[in-house]
Amino acid sequence: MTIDKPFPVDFLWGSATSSYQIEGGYLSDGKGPSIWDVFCMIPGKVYNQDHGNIACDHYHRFREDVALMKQLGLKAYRFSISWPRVLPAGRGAVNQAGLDFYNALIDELLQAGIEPWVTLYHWDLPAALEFELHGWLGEGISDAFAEYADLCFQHFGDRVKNWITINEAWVVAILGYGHGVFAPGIQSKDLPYLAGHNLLKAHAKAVDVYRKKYQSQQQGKIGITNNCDWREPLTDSPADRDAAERALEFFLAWFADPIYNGDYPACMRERLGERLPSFSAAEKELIKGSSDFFGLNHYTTMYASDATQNSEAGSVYGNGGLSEDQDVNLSVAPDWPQTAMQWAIVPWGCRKLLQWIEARYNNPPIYITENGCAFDDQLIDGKVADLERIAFFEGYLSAIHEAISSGVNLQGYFIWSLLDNFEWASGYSKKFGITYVEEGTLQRVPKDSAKWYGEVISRNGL
Ligand code: PNW
Repeated sequence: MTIDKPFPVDFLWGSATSSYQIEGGYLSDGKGPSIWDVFCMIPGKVYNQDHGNIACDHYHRFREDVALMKQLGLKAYRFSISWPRVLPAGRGAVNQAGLDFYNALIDELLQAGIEPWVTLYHWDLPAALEFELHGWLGEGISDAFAEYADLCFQHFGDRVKNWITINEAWVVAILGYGHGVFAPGIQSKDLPYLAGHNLLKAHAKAVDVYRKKYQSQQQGKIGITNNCDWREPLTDSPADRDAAERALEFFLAWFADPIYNGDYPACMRERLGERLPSFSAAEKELIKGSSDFFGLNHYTTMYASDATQNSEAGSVYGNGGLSEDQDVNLSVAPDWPQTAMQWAIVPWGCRKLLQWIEARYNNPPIYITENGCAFDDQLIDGKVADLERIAFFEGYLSAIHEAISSGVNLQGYFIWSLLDNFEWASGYSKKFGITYVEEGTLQRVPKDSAKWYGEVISRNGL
């Protein structure tokens, strides 16, 4: 087999999941409730009133799932720890059974030769902390997070060498506290900026704990994962080019600028004024440089145009009522193919985003910690021929290959997701897995894309 697009030696090929989306066991063995357990109980919040009570039952089937990963040839597996499984009330009493579960999972992975990449927060906040501290709006939440992180480093850090503090602060802030479509379901124009502020402080405090107490001995890396779509100027006009830049700053630089440059982007500070909290000098100091790598989740691309001059330019959906803060209209080209999420498939947007990160943040080591797509997969005669998903990955990996050839320091790539799972407000109606999970039996069936990915990994390229 000839390899047209070889990837760098030691390139890290992985796949990703998160606790609430796959584990189930929602009250098993002393686990406390999370805000997603509660959110799913509210009628109308989640498609079909679906929930993660059982999900993929990974809590009981993790050995089988690790065997699947091994068969695929994965070098790394990204999963998240459920905070209320190890600390049922968010703070205080530790649930030993929760620690046991993650210890067993980590050991199973290492035995299979798979590197664990552990996310500390993938949205399942202990419900107790929503009541007691107002979740991510509360003054005390960043210290609570740092204490929880400390517990994880202490118990798992002897074997876990790759830590991700927070998954997608933008989604938590905008969808959880702005649009209210994700837990805890709050709608506000101002609170996303407060939630984002506390998420950044929580991240920085956890990293500080790791660096002071653990890193020299455990020798691991720690960072944060942010999500960003690409924003392409609709026209070549300076106004539209500024609008696209502004959109990227309100999306990714909101969280990455403080970490790489010590403060929010100037355009956000100017436009939001008092609505954007500010960091003290000591906080800036703590946040700056607090990521050993640049974690990126990337799914799609939209055109951006200047909303002040161009209000007729067919804005599809933006950052909600919050888009006023940016004065950006978003749209898609009619000929871009779409996934079942109606997210446009635009591989070159991924290349441009990687190059934008390279330029703005001085060529940091980047890991794509999520990239993937939902399609209406069908299990027919024991097989899932998901050719559209294979085409999606071929397109994105080719674009990524180009980015690497142009000098981007990309070190790894994780497919979202290993399994069909609970897709948040869409419930089980949207399937992102390279493994089909049959409804009812929860039987796992690797899709054709899984076999294809296994071959990509074994020849380290396309
Ligand atoms: C990410 N958006 O979520 C998450 O990290 C995963 O848990 C999730 O399953 C996956 O992407 C697919 O959705 C996102 O609206 C959810 O821009 C929504 C958005 C982006 C990412």
